[in-house]
Amino acid sequence: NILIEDARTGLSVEALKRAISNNLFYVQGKFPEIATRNDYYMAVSYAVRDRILKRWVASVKQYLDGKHRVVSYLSAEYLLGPHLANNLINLGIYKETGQAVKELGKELEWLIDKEIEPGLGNGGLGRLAACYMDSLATLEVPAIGYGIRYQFGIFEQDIRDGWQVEDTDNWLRRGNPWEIERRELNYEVKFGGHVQHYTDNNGKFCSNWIPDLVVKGVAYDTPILGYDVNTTNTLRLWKSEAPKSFDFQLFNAGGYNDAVRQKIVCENISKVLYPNDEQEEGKILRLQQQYFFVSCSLQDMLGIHLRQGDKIQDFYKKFVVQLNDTHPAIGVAELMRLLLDKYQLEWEEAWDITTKTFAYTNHTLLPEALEKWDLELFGRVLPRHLELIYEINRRFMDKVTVKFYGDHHKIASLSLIGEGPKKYIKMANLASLGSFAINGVAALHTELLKKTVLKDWYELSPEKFSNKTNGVTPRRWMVLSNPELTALISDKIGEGWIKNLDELRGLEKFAQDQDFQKAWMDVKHQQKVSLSKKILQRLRLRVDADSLFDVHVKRMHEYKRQVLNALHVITLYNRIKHNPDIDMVPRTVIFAGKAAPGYKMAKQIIKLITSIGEIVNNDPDVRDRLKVVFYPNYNVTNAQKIYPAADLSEQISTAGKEASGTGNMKLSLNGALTIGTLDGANVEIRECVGEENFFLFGLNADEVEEVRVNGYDPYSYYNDNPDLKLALDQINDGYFSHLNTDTFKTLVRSLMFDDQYLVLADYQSYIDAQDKVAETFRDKSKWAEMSILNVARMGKFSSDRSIKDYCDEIWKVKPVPVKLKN
Ligand code: 26R
Repeated sequence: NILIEDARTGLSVEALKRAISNNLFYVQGKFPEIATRNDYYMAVSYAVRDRILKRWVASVKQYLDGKHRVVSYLSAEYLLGPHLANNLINLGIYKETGQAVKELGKELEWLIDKEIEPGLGNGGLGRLAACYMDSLATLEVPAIGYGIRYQFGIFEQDIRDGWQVEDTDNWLRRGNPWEIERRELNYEVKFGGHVQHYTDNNGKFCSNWIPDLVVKGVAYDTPILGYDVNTTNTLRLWKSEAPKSFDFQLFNAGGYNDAVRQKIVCENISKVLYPNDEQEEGKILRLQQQYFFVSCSLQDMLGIHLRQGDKIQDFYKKFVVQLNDTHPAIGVAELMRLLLDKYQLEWEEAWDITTKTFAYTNHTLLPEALEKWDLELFGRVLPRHLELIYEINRRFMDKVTVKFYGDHHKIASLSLIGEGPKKYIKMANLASLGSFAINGVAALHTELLKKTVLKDWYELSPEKFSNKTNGVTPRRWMVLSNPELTALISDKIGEGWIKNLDELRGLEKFAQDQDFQKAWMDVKHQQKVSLSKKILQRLRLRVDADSLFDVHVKRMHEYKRQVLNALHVITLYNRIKHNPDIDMVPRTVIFAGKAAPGYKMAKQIIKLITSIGEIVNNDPDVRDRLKVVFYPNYNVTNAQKIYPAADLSEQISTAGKEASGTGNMKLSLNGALTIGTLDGANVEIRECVGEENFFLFGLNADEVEEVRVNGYDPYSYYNDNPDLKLALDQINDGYFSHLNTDTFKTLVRSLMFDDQYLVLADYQSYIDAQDKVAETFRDKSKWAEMSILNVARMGKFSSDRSIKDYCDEIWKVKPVPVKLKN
């Protein structure tokens, strides 16, 4: 049947086997005896890609033929995770491919583990973009994701002597079978220089931007396959290059070195992802990156629109452009520039189109994460855009001054330009003014946005605001990463939940079923054994798979309060030291997460955790009751191994600081119970799973505010709480650092004297909640019931639900099923 089933499209084991062998020979130029593991990985991946291509081409054709509205997602980050296994699942050929590979004498899992993941993001925001791309395709919504093809993604983390050290992430070193380089699809992007103004023959004012640097953006396309549908959308990432390899005029004039330097300057723009999250830096290169990908993307969209023969005025009907935080907010000024300078529209018309095109998602309330560009620097990089922003602001201020006459505070706050010793551009204001919709990423977050950072914008245009609570894709975060639990669930309630997560509700009626509880906890145990093996391999540390796996994995940040967890670990340790025979629930406390390379305090927190681990894990008194693990290089690949093994999910940020969180959703979906504050999406998770199935502690957002207003006095908590005092004294006195009192000096000082995140204020409440966790864990049946109920009630947190809400309420787009012709 291989004759009638094309070797490039057939989904049978035979066809796949034939395709893999062919690729090994014709693509890799190898035969089995000398083929490497990577050769096999490539051969399988190309076989899968061939099968995707048929669907991809059909999708693009369909979108171009009919006049469908397309969602354009603009994001500086996409944290995709490995492709191969995900594509096998979404194509529905995981089993068949496994069999084909087996018949060729290899193991599919062994090839899947070979893939280097594209780590083109920092954390939550980048991973959210990846989940949304999956859901858009699965819901059959025409969409294109635009971003940057960083040559180096998020750094690799290694731990040496307990400290984080960074290594570059050369993710492309073995090639990338998932992208198609489209050299013919490229755009020029200008930088620097100056703007000339003149009046043309018709008396129209014109502007001519003479840059001092021109960069070329080349498109690299990656297919994003929906689950169990034909829809295959495109992720289009831009790579920066020099327009020509070198300039002969310069060369002849002896400027060869200048020409080479110019080439390097151009290639630098898409070279590396900035590894900072939540700490804005104001670096020129970052502004260049943002403008580079946004300009390429808008030129691309305009080109697609005009090639279909549509009027430029109808651009906003063809594309709706979602801004993933303010990183692409320069798009507002860039679309204005293109419409005015390139397509010669009048200001009012251009502004009308622009403000019907963009929608803005805010992902953070932290003031230090709000993007501001020094006005002088901005003008040097984007002189034309500076003029445009001044003009946008002038017209806006004219209206605002009338509306809020005399309220100087409000007028200054709404201005796109901040005053001070140095003027600066406020990107959140540009995004808010230039968008028809503004949303937060969890109910609490949206409420706080309206009351704090975007208060004046809310009062000005309340109709723009809405909430879109984040979600995660159950394909990657269950079907792919937890096949055992997937099978158990599907066995009970069928497979419908994979595309309609609300169907998990069907598990509720089995929550107290003894046999089901046992099967449930058996799967969890199996996952804990697997993770224990990884921990043993990676860290030479033996952990007990029967202990409570207490998991705290996310970027390292003071507001996420890994320190609070560390204080609990010390407290448990001290209980053992004080009473060596104490009967306590054995725990394995697992941390993972990267610290921004320049974030000293976050790095010190990693050192604190590894130092506590060194003492606790080697103390014979502790025996098997407590282990501390810092699992290095947290990324999507490692997350997929950690979540399924978690019993307890740590979501303990200071209330009001975590916009949403998405790890909280993935962990709960995998059957972990949450210990958490009323922060971000925790609030909604608790509402859904029921307060009796959630370990709540700590101050709420209002109380946090109140403590701050009344003056937070950490020292009093220290003085009044002997357990807390002992733990802090130990850290301070070098108990965990070979009596070196310098190691944690700044950390302890911060906790005791000026901690913004109120760690000590929440300490006792956290300890009490942890004691309740342990008590509950002793009752295996109760724990199983709570775990099942958590999963059964997670339907809301599918990214399919989030995307449906965006489609219905912001984008106004409808599914377009893709038909395959044979
Ligand atoms: C300005 C620059 C340094 C920068 C700031 C912030 C770069 C990157 C970030 C990352 C932020 C925006 C981020 O990832 N935020 C997270 O977004 C998730 C998805 O909405 C939320 O779940 C999470 O709470 C939030 O911290």
